[in-house]
Amino acid sequence: IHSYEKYNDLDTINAWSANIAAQNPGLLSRSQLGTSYQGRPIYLLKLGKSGVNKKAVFIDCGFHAREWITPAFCQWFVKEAVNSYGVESEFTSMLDSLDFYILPVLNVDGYVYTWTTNRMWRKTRSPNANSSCVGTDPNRNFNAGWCTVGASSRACDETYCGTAPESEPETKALANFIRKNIASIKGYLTIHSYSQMLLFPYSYTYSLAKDHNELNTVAQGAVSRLTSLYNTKYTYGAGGTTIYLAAGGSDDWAYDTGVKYSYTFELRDTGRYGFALPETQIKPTCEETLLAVKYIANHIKNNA
Ligand code: 0X9
Ligand code: ZN
Ligand code: ZN
Repeated sequence: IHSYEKYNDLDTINAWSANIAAQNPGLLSRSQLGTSYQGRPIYLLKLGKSGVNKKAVFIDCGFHAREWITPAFCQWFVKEAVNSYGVESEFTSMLDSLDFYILPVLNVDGYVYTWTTNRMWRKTRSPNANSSCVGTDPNRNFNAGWCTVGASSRACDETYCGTAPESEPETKALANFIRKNIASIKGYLTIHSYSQMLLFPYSYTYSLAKDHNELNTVAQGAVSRLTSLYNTKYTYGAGGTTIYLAAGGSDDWAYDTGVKYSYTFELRDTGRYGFALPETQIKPTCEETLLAVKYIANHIKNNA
């Protein structure tokens, strides 16, 4: 049984996405982005009032399997959008002029594994040649300084970069979709946990992104909105200096591919519960994050 204030398993999330799309034709539709290593469908929701030449914002959740608060956020965002359309003016005008692509769980195999076997699993579940260790870090598997820094070439490590950029079917499916829709996608938001940070490129180098000043100003505004709700403190800045240097991330790849507004969220908390964030914190975490995401989306709507 699905609940927005509980962690839902993959079958429940997939049933939810089918249902909510069926209940909201004209605002929400579901397609299959790709198929995971173990053969599971990876579903993608498209949210927005249909129109011509719309700009789009892509939001993904569930990159790292154990970051359970992130699929919860993607579900929350869709719920708030469909409940707000035609009721609340800010969300209504955003959905009139922007499309959102919402990917509730990218790393579906890893997510299932955290429910069945190991709650703290991070990587995908693809086997590695000449190793008994399983999985690649999907956020080290993109073609952005791939495997040069903050990533491991050893299959047993948590930050294993894989055999090549996009070696994983999950990351390849995501990259293919963004490449195909690059003309419309103006924003890329990838949702992770934990540490309460809002990061933007670059993380594979200390060099400043061409749009560093604007990305920083938008991050400052988004964090200020987020903090205004429950006083949750966030830090923000370029990834390399704010969290650590780590190459092969989807945020840097999306930016270098042409998506200017590219951000990584690291949701609650700062380590007390870490990945095992209690369900009582789902609602406040999602509500505050929603304010930051709406702030960024509004900036994109008005400036991209
Ligand atoms: O290391 C990561 O992939 C992210 N942190 S997490 O604890 N969720 O694993 C941060 C990603 C920041 N961006 C890049 N390194 N490109
Ligand atoms: Zn993560
Ligand atoms: Zn709400």
